[in-house]
Amino acid sequence: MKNSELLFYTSPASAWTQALPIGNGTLGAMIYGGVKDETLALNHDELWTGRPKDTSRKGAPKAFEKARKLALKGKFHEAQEIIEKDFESVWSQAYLPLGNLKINFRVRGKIKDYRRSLDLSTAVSAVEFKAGDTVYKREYFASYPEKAICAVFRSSKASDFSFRVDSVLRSDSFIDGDTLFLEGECHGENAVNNNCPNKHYFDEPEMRGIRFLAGFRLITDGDVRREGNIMRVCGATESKIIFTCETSFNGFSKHPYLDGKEYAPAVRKRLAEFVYDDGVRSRAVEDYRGIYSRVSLDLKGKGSSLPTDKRLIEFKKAKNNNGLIELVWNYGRYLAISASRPGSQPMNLQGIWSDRYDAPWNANYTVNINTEMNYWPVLNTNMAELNEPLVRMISELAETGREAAKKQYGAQGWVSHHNVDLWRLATPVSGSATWAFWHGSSGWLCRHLFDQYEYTLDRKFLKETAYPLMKGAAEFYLDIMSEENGEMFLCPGTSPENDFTYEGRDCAVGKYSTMSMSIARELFTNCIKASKILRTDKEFAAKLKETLDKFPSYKTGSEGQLLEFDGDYPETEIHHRHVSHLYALHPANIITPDGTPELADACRKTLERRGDNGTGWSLGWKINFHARLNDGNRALKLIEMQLRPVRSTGVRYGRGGGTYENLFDAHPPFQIDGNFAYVSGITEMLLQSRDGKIYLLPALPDAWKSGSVKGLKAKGNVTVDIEWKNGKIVSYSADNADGYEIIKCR
Ligand code: FUC
Repeated sequence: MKNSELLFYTSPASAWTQALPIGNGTLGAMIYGGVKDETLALNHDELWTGRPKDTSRKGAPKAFEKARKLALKGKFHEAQEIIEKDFESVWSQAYLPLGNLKINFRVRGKIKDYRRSLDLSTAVSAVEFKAGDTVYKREYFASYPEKAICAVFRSSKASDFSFRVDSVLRSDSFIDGDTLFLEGECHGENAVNNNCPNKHYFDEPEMRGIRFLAGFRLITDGDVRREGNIMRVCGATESKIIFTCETSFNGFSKHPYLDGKEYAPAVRKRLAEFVYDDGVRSRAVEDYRGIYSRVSLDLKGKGSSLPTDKRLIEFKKAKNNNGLIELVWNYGRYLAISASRPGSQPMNLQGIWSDRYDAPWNANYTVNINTEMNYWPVLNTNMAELNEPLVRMISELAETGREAAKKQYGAQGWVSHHNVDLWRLATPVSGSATWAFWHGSSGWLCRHLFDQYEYTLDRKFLKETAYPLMKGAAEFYLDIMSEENGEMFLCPGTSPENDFTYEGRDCAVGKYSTMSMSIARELFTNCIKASKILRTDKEFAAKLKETLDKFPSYKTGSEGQLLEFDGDYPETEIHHRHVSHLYALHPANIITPDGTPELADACRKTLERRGDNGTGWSLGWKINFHARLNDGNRALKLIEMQLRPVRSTGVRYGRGGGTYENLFDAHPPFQIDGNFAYVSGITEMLLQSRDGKIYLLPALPDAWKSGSVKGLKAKGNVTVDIEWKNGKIVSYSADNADGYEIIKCR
């Protein structure tokens, strides 16, 4: 069996990172697959602490001005001190889990042939086993069209079970007719940070948070008994539980309590009207496959009859392990389709799946790489519509970001910093300037908008959505540029989340950072391109060009490496997980092996100095870097490192990245970005496109002798299929590629 579309296990999950995820963009569940005690850990992507508020810091523009003047004079430590003391604002809000559906099955007899699985070709998860002579089959799937998650239990003989729901949030569960409800409320303020551990919930209406109603409707051929908030079923051979949930979240700018959305009627109506006919499952599968089956990858993997956890452990030893590589690539696409759909929230640090109210880094949107990374594979694997939540978030962030530009800097345009939340936090959080003071995310996020245009050629989108947002982000950078000796740059500059040694101490703030300048360079260049395409804003484009011409050029250090800051300062942590100064190589296309070979070489040296090891997402980024440097063998080495089995779930910053038994990426802890960097990296090894050129197999490793990939997208809305044998392309097709130069790299 090839198994490049199937995860399966021979025992139930005993940890959350062994459970299997399903989702419809908004609702998520992690399925443990217990024989007698089954747990579905549930999420809804609008369950966050907090409410909209002004997070800006009084007097911040003055502090910024002071810090800027100090940094220009080389007084970096002093500049950093002012930023941390007088410029930063409050921490982000946190993503919260909904609760657990706990199902208790009465199962008698010896358990045989246990198997739980997730079929990526259908997005259906199953638990199957025999107990005595009774055959049990349980199925779980999420339905985007139905706005629900369905659990279907079948047994060859009549059997009994009960279910209830619990939650760490302030909530009540109760039964009404055939439906179990969970009604509750999120904290009005981040319960973990902001020093208010005992004041998670408030009585004052203006301080209250998001409320929700979740419902679990039972449809069964058995007898039903209600016992308090436990639903009991006897003598059933076929039962279904239909789960849905709505919240009072009424948009990022509206108070969720005072001005909240009506949520309960929708839940009650949806469940009351739900008819479980044959179409329910097939509609969900069809809808999912409509996106999933657009592309396929065949690396001639041998496949394996081993369960997925064992297969991961055996990976290094296996002779032909390409099957697992294909599986994890398909899995990443599966996760994106399950966690980001039109109308949903964008994927946070954990996508939509989180079981802790104190999730690592609040499971927020960390936008100094992580959120963007989540969306790297969306366009080239032909899933453009999954970008809708991200695009919507950027539009909303531009609103809060306009306030942040004004109130924090006294500047025009809009800006966001390194953390965003449901309320579109745009101001810098508090803490070390190393991470808190960084205003590159507004620019970085805008690359996704222009990419969306370049891939789809949707001119209306460029005109009405992308360009106005890009222009606003560019206006901010233009407005805060410093000029010195004929050069223009963004001062002070930090580089996520790295320090250098200055005057004998760790320092985060330089005159400028290479990354921030690359982001501004790319944004300005894209704005100029867009203004030409749209025949608009000639003067603004000229101003951008004039400024761009004064940007400092890229500099290399004593060992030929690309410098991360304005000077060749000693790195504090040479193996740091972020490689921010290589933004120009990936995700941007400013540095390329054919266009700027010397700088590409400097990037290579930088990667050597940094070393391969890192957190899961750091390994994933390095796959993409080596793909852009046309080094397939090195990229494959990083892929293999990313597939190292990991069990630990505590935060580890250095080495230790890998993959959990359920194939979630391990930072550690679980962080979903690595799954997507992996998909994007492999895709970049096979296909790249820029500046009117389409590169076929630019970074094919020797070990991928023969194979094929179908349905990938290149810029220009070109659909590409490639087949290769013995390392040489034997056929390819590129639909819709008039005007593009196709370069066969093999
Ligand atoms: C940044 C990274 C960490 C982690 C966190 C969510 O702080 O440096 O490794 O990914 O975001």
